[in-house]
Amino acid sequence: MKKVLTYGTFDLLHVGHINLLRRARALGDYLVVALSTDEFNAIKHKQAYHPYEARKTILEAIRYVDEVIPETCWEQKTTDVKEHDIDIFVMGDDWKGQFDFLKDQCEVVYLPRTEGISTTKIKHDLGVGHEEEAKKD
Ligand code: C2G
Repeated sequence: MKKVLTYGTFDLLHVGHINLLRRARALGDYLVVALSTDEFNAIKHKQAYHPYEARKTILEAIRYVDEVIPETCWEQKTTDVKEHDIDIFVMGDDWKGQFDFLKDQCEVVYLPRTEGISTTKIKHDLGVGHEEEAKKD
């Protein structure tokens, strides 16, 4: 069984996430998603709308996802690849080159991002987060 591993926050799920998960799963037979915890998101300077448990439930409902594990730090990837017996590590190409250190353990694949969509764009287009600024005025 060829096992695939990817990482992310997957907040406000959109077609870019689905395209990534579908293509990642198609590279093997089993897809593990390491989902950023709320605490790790703070380290990434990301504030997810949905808390970890909600994001986990949503991911587990996706046909391409076989298992969701927590991502709590930058340093866990080497251990995750080993402990989950991973054959292919996959990320969107905005991360191109950042995880090449895993190449001595598994195949590393960077997939083209889906253009025109992002969680940040969704928040901006919905005018989310500006209320805080407005309150300060
Ligand atoms: N993605 C994509 N196309 C988009 C948006 C996102 O292909 N339009 C991909 C990203 O490249 C990433 C995955 O979807 O591979 C998840 O995106 P995020 O939730 O933004 O993940 P990120 O914050 O980049 O977390 O240790 C790695 C980090 O946890 C990655």
